Amino acid sequence: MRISIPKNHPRAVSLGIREMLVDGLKAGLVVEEGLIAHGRGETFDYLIGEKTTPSAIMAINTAAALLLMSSHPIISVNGNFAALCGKEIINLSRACGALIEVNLFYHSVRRERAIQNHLEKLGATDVLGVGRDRSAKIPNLNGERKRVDPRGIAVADTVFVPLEDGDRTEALIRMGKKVIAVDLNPLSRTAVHATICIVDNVVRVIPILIQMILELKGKNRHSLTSMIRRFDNLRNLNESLKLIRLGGSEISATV
Ligand code: PTJ
Repeated sequence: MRISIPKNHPRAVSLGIREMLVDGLKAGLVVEEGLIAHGRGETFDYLIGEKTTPSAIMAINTAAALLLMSSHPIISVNGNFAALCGKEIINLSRACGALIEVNLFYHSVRRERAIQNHLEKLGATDVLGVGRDRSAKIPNLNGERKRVDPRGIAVADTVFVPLEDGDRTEALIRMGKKVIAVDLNPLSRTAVHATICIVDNVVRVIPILIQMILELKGKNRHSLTSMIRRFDNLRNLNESLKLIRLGGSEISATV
């Protein structure tokens, strides 16, 4: 039996996010390892003060511009992302015209279908990368993540990859694609190799990203291109690291 978390509990939001993942595990969307991955994310979230930082805003803004400038953007969905942001994934896809593709590190057909059903129940119409649709391959990548949909990641110019495991980002970049990652760990290989890494909790990122896409839709291509050109991923990651070192969350008597 689950105890209900009082709304005024100082860690209510964080505990609520954990429950979404546990529910996702019970529903067959998330793997057990996904809970551990979330724990690593929580640590970094704590260190950045559990809020969207100015450097994350800059990365989200640039990601919005890049998604609008892409001719074939794809949102790659794994178990944790599906459990944490189900409806928001569909809203993001509608806002920027990106297709949705399931791509799992710990692959199983059963979980792939569970994620597809979950997203369809929430309103998705065409979820790529399920079953026989995984017929294309990302070159020079080991593991199940290399199998992708020929209508999706295989031909995408930009791939949005929250909570990524590293190798695939590098392989996608080698293929000449742009990669937008969301990773609370600014030191991860994904963060370093992505075109744009947003160092923030994916739960906070997606609503802001959707809002920014809607705001930037009226801008001309020239100003979007110069926003993208001005962005320096490594400099942005260093801003997050600086914040962590200087104490994004200050020690106070209330901790
Ligand atoms: O569903 P599957 O099979 O595709 O598996 C998904 C996981 C996440 C288990 C798999 O991709 C994995 O093992 O990932 P890693 O290598 O642990 O990397 C996950 C990264 O996401 C870590 O750097 C975490 O810090 C980060 N992270 C975890 N939770 C969040 C997060 N970043 C943003 N928001 C979060 N909520």
